[in-house]
Amino acid sequence: MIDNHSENLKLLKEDFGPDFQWGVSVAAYQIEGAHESDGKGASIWDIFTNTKGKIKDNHHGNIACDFYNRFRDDIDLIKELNIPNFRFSISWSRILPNGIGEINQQGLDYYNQIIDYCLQQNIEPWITLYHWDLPHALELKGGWTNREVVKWFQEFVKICADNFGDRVKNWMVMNEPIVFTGAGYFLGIHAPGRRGMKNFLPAIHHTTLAIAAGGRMLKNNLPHANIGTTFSCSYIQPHRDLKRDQKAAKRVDALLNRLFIEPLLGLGYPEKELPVLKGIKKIMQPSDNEDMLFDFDFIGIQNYTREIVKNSWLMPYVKASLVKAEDRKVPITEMKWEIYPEAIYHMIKQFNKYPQIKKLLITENGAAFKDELENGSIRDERRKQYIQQNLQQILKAKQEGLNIKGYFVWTLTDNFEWAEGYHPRFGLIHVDFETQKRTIKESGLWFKSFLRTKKSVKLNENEI
Ligand code: IFM
Repeated sequence: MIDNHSENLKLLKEDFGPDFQWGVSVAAYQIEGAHESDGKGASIWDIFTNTKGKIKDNHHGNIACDFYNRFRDDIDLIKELNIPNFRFSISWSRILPNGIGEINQQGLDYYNQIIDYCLQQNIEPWITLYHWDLPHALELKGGWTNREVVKWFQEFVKICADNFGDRVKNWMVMNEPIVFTGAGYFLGIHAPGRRGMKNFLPAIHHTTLAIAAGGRMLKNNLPHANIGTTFSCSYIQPHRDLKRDQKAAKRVDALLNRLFIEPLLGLGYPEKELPVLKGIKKIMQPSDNEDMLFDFDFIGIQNYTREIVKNSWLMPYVKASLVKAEDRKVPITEMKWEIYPEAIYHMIKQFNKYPQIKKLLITENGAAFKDELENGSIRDERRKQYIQQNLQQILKAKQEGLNIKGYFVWTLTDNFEWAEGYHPRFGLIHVDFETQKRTIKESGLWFKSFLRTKKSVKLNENEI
């Protein structure tokens, strides 16, 4: 159960200020479907999900939300919800079926249509260049463990800048590097399903180089663009007041929250807390320290929860293990993530400690809950409360003078949630995956009214 202590608090869009950016985020593989249409090449996620036993109930993204064919209707829904900014990602293998070389014009046409339609509807497009779907052809050459990937990525970024940069002002180089390297190259639970330090360390380093190289490529080609990149983060606390748990918490914090941002800012990898990272030195080249740097216009952080950490002798989160929220008997979402809105405030505070960050935005936040369609509507009170309580924490941070300039909900429609398939539903809009029918949930209707309000809205009030 979620407590209702926020009931009498007011939440007013205007309190966030006129420049605060409101938006919604999605990712190509999770919504597009059309996995083989119009010249698209396979991505690592096409291969992984179509391999038996990798994903819960063998779900895959072959059709997903059929956004490829329905993007106009879905953009109309964004407009209906009064959401001014739409963040979506580009499928690399739709544009470059082999990852490099020959360009697929139909892929470019598709994204051009999305961009144009957004602009016609007065919705600002925000592009994420990489949201985990590496072309399979490049994985066959080693994927993120091959240093060449930095060049391959630059080529892709240049094509996107050249073709979309005349209309798209806002760019994000990558989404959540710790998740796709950690889950994909260390734990093997995401595509491409590789495991162990021998894959993880090179994947980390090449990703770090690619983030900075991607930023530079955008800057050189689009000097006036607003260029950012995004990181997942979780508020980390030790399980017990013991030195060994405190140290374990520092290791997990270094791994989940600091690993990719710090080299970018010139602070190097956090090897002091996480000595295993010293292994990266073996593959570093003399110019890498310099090449890892890029001065982004903004950094997006994406927070969903906190983690409680204890010492462990086993490797997984590098000699630390998470104390499951379920075992702690705290409120959880369908992802089994603790509902702890204060986490987002702490993460804003933590990232504000880097003076180099010019602008901080929340580029994802949201929650999965079981939704019941009753008489044509979905009363997802818990999702609505989750968003409201997170917004309160963001407002608190803002009122304390912390740098926080935007909030993007994850996500528009229910979609393919990676290893969990279609089970967790994160959308503001419900999708019936049999019929592709969309139904705006109460959380979506609340967000709509919040975004249009001039006057304050009482939280939990049924104003729809
Ligand atoms: O669905 C994902 C998204 O792709 C990246 N950030 C977290 C979301 C929820 O797990």
